[in-house]
Amino acid sequence: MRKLIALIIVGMAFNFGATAQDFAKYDKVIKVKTSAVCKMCKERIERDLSLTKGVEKAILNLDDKVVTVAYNEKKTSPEKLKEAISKIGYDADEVIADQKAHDRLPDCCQKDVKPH
Ligand SMILES: [Cu+2]
Repeated sequence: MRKLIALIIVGMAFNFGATAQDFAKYDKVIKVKTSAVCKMCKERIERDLSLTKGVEKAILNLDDKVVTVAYNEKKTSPEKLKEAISKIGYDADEVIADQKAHDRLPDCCQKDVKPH
């Protein structure tokens, strides 16, 4: 048990370090709280954001559902990035997920999994 906890702590420290270092070289970085649920959500958001105009790098942390985005301020803005996340189907801070995009997500990735 103690070993497991130590492993988790080391893992978290490593993750945090990696993210901070990855983004150190970028001028413009924002953190956006999303409604991501699982690993598929993480992959979907990171992939779609990386294809979005002006995005240089995007990494989502599933522990707190916060996506860190490095972007080019000449090509995009925090508002546009949140809009893009909404269009993928997820909440982005105060911007609510686009309903149609959200409904297209697999059931396990939706905000409220419907009761059976
Ligand atoms: Cu998911």
